[in-house]
Amino acid sequence: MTGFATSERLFKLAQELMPGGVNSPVRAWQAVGGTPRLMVRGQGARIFDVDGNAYLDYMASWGPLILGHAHPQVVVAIERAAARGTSFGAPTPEEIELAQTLTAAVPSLEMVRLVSSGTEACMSALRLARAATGRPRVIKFDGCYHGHADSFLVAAGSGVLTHAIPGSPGVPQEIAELTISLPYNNLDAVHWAVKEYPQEIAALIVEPVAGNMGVAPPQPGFLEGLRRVCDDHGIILIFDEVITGFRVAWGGAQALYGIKPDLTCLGKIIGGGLPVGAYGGRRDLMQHMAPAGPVYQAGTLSGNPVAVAAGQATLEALQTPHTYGDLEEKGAWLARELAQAAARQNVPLTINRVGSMLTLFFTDSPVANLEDAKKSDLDRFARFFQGMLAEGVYLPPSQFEAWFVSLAHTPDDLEKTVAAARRVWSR
Ligand code: KE4
Repeated sequence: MTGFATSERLFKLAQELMPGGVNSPVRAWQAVGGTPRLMVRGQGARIFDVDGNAYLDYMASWGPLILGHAHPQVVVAIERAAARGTSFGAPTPEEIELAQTLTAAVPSLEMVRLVSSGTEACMSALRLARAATGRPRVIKFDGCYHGHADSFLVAAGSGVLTHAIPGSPGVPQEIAELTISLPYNNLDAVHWAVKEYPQEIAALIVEPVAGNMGVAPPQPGFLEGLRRVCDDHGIILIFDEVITGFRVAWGGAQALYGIKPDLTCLGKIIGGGLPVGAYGGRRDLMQHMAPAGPVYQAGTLSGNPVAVAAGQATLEALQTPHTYGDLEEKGAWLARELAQAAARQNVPLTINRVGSMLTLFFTDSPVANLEDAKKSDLDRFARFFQGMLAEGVYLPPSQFEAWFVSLAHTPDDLEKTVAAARRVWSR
């Protein structure tokens, strides 16, 4: 490590110009303290800061970089697309190609609409569900994140309150009240909500593997139960696969668990690190979207040719017979070795993992929902984060995020990561 004086200096300047010095809050490291490192380059499994320090990267830009940084096929695709012009605001052949890839891969996608972020995808899917059902309410789960549209920026109401309360200033109470936020993995709560609000619930949106409370896999029967409740009550089931899409399986969590939602939201990996989101699903629903139907949604850069080229190149590079076996093997090895190291050093640790996404919770209790996750020792997480950073390992700066292993991480990189954790835990 060669210090971080330049990051310190530049981050002070950034804080003069941008709120908190960042363009997305979690990057400011408020949960772990210290000065965020300004990053200038990535290559494979590594990322490099402005002071010349190299880190093994498990942040992967919050998920998109499943191939690692600057994958040659992705870089060439971007260069070629950019050289032909960066945006046309018109239909392009490349959008058709990406739409074909997505609808062929994801079981529920009969039709798809490309947008520029996961937020846009989830916001639009909710508007579509409300239009298609004529109902106002939506069920989400505590600790699941679906982007920053008002209806999703809510906190669970108290036990007494059955509806959510605003999760941020600026979200009107009238909007928040239409959202019902329930404990993840709790089907009884869902049954109660549909009885409490008969014929009023348009949609139920869920991360089929939660990633935003840290990783919390669906318990056996949970997703099947959601499908059944939605079928019984005419509720649109939306899988938010912005993280899990092409991460946990080629067809996402819906392929892994064999549950077909009515609508799916995608992002992150399908843009290969450039801004692409998508929502899609049943043809009868998607035909409600303008200009085929009356439900409005639009975007200047939706389906942008350079971003679409990065996404298509990423998905093409993932289409090999061993991709997901390789990611599973790496994720399993890393989780097993970290768990053994923690046990040997009496570190209370619970690791949740699905494929190449995992979270180390500093608690020895199981984590199946947000309430469980909040039992983690956040100070111990912050110390671990800083210790690993000093060891040259770059983790997500929050206990409530996921680590991502990429195809670029080698066995030697994983061994170095476990050795670093052992040293941090021995101090
Ligand atoms: P974006 O608007 O950030 O592209 O996607 C929103 C979103 C939707 N659904 C899920 C399941 C997501 O995880 C996200 C965004 N994820 C966060 C971190 N887990 C992005 C990081 C950030 O906010 O800076």
